[in-house]
Amino acid sequence: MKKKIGVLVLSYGTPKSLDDVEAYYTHIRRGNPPGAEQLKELKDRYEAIVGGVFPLRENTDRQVERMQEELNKFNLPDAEFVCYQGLKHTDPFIEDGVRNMAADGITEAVGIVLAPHYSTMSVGTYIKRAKATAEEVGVQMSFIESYHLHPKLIEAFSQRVSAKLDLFEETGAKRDEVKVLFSAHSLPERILTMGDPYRDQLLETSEAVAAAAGVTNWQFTWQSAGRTAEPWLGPDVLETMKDLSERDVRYMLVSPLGFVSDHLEVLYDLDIEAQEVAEELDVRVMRIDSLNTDPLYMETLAECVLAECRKGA
Ligand code: FEC
Repeated sequence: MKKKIGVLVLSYGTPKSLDDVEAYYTHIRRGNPPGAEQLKELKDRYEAIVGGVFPLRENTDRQVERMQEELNKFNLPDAEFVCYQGLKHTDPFIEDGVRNMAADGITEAVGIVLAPHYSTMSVGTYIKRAKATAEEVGVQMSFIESYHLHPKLIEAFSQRVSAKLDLFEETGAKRDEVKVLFSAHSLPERILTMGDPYRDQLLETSEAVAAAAGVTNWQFTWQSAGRTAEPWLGPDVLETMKDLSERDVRYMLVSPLGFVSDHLEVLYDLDIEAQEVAEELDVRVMRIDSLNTDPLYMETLAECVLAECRKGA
């Protein structure tokens, strides 16, 4: 019988329903419930995207399912992979995922986050929580911290950038008139004094995708900063759009590189909020399609897990 290797696939998580938004938001706020106004504002954003549906849940389910298929295509003679979900802010929580593996008799596992770039405030916290539970329940785990320059990930993003540049061309814009705006979730500015690799990794991915897509007219910008008092990394994409429009840039292609799924931060922050600003500024803004279960992305994840297993062999 083949040995089972657990793969803990870590993702942000989304509420199950509008009634669950308060508990979810309270978890994000480390146990502090949001005020009534904050809660309403978040519920309104979810309602605006697709009438109260939470696309991240289904997208994560599909990614995990497809990833397990991809991993077992390696057809290892002595091992098979079994994927488990571990979510940051809702159930199955990260800790549940690790416990589920242990309950199924798994003693060896690899963890990978559905986010390509490492920050102590993002991927670092997923890993810390998984490690603590793994030690408690006796699962030996190793983790992939980042995969932001994996050639297949770069290829998947660059194909998406090229496809939208083609669309701009078909509708009358010249390719080099389009400013490509690579973006990612902002984090508090203090990560920079902590020596965090997040910003540098994002710039590396941006450079690699631009080179692969033959794009020279690009810049990096942040998006989706949290609603807290401390300063967050900027400039925000909305500010960048205003600034570019003042410099007569009429065409922009927003290309989120830190997200791998359709979810609130893409479908609301970019498709609704940024589009409203684009209309006000009278500029044309498109967004690249999200990776979701793109075969190249699934192969990226599977190859990273296999490489991690071989390190330990
Ligand atoms: O579709 C969905 O339901 C979930 C969309 C979603 C994703 C996501 C990814 C990241 N976040 C990151 C950092 C922070 C920090 C805070 C924070 C707050 C929120 C709130 C919502 C939310 N995030 Fe998120 N994030 C998503 C959703 N995020 C909702 C709360 C309301 C708001 O501020 O908008 C601030 C927490 C604090 O108070 O300290 C920090 C990072 C990522 C990308 C990496 C990853 O996926 O883990 C980094 C998707």
